[in-house]
Amino acid sequence: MTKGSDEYFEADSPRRDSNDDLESPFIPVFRTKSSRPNRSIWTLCIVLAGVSLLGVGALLFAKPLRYRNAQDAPVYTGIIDSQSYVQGPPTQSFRDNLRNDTKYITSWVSAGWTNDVMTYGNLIYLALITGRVPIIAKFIPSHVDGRTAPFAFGEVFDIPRLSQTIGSPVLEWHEVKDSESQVLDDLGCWNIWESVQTDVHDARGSHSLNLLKLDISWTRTPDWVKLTAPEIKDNHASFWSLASLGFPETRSRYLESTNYPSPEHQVSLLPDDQVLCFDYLYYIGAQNSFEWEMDYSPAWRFVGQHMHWNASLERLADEHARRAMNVPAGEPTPPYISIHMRHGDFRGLCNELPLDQCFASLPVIARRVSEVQEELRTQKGIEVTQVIMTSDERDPEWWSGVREMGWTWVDYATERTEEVYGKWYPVFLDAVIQSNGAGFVGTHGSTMTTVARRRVESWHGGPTRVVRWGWPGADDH
Ligand SMILES: Nc1nc2c(ncn2[C@@H]2O[C@H](COP(=O)(O)OP(=O)(O)OP(=O)(O)O)[C@@H](O)[C@H]2O)c(=O)[nH]1
Ligand SMILES: *[C@@H]1O[C@H](CO)[C@@H](O)[C@H](O)[C@H]1NC(C)=O
Ligand SMILES: *[C@@H]1O[C@H](CO)[C@@H](O)[C@H](O)[C@H]1NC(C)=O
Repeated sequence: MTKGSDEYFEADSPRRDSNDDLESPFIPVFRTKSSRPNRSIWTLCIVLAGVSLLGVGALLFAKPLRYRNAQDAPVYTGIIDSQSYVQGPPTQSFRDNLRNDTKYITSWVSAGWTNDVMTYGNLIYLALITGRVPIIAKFIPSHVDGRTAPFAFGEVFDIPRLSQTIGSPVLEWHEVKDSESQVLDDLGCWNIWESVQTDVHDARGSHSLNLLKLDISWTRTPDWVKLTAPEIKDNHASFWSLASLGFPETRSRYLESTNYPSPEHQVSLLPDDQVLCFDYLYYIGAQNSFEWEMDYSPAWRFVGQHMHWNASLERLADEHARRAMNVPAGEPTPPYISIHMRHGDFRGLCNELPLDQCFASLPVIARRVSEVQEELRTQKGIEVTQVIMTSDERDPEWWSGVREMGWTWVDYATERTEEVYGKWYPVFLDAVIQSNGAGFVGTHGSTMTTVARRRVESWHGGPTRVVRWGWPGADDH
């Protein structure tokens, strides 16, 4: 199993071989404020898109996903109760809990946590465009200690709020099938992994399948699901090609594709019609690869930005941030600039270059912090002096350098966060703290940075910068 970070850099790393492509952008993100559309027009677009999405959502889901008479007037009922899209409490076999008038969609995860968040965002967007109810499995550890228990999506994100905003129910697997069930369920699913790569002859595996006790019979998706031309080495599939397989006309035309019997029961099943399922949805785009980087990303605009934090998690992050900034009880949490410096396994991309020349130095980061401070001052009239660093760096000397810059951080060891709450919490709390910065400075090439940047931009209208690295002077600008 490849780690998320490797996957992300697969596309085109500017620093893997030499410095000769300094000018070629790694990913087409907006680099400067001036190249951005005017903020208020931008906000207006988002609001209008949101309003029209709500309208569509209301129409589609007024009597959501039930087959209904054409003359039924659409009525927006207000609260969407996801629980009404299953028969009742979780059952031993998942199928016993499905409603015969409802269609579902599901998929699984197998990378770093941020990638998995993006994968679920893609799944939920695919649910919207197919008019199906998404069923989300728990997060499973990868960078986090592998023995850590899986963690429910609804304990990280506020599902009722998400569901309400996007106008679709969102179910979790543990609401459908009993987590303790020993029943091994058969299911026929589409395998994309094999269709988008020439050298792969299997579906993308996921430990989720073992945990959920699912025995999958895979059917290869048609080759045209690939987003880019066949000769281009890129493993993305396109949203609408996958969506079309969720409708009877296209589905029935491709049922003859290569099928593999399920590993345990050795049954060959057609791709399920009621529960549309795909092996892996990280590599999906509407128009481009790695689309979460791009302003128009539909998965971000229609789903990702509506994935707000579960309120308990957000409260806990606020408490941690307040202690890091020494805020006296009773005083409001001051605005701060959050930084995400991704080190850890990114050192693998430094080749023979010493790390202190490869990773951006603290003064280089500080230059970006000043730019964000300046923009907050001139555009919002706020003076932000607090700076909170988040990073997977472990070197204590580096952290004392951070202190010398006058910045702070959450010390999870002193807080005993892992002992008290569990091993998932440092990364969750860091993600919340990043997202709640009045402004944000991140690391080029990191998906954790990408989602933090987008959250700060769309939730707080905050200025953001992404620091380039990989050779001395990489962030010169
Ligand atoms: N607590 C904490 N963990 C981090 C931080 N940065 C990275 N990590 C860990 O490293 C993992 C990176 O994996 P992902 O989140 O999927 O991202 P990736 O695609 O593998 O790598 P990136 O794209 O660089 O973020 C995170 O999930 C965390 O487990 C940080 O600032 N704080
Ligand atoms: C669907 O389920 C309902 C209640 O569970 C049942 O009354 C109905 O007969 C079922 N319809 C079909 C077509 O199976
Ligand atoms: C947030 O997570 C807690 C568990 O930590 C859970 O009890 C609660 O229901 C979740 N909140 C929402 C709105 O789902």
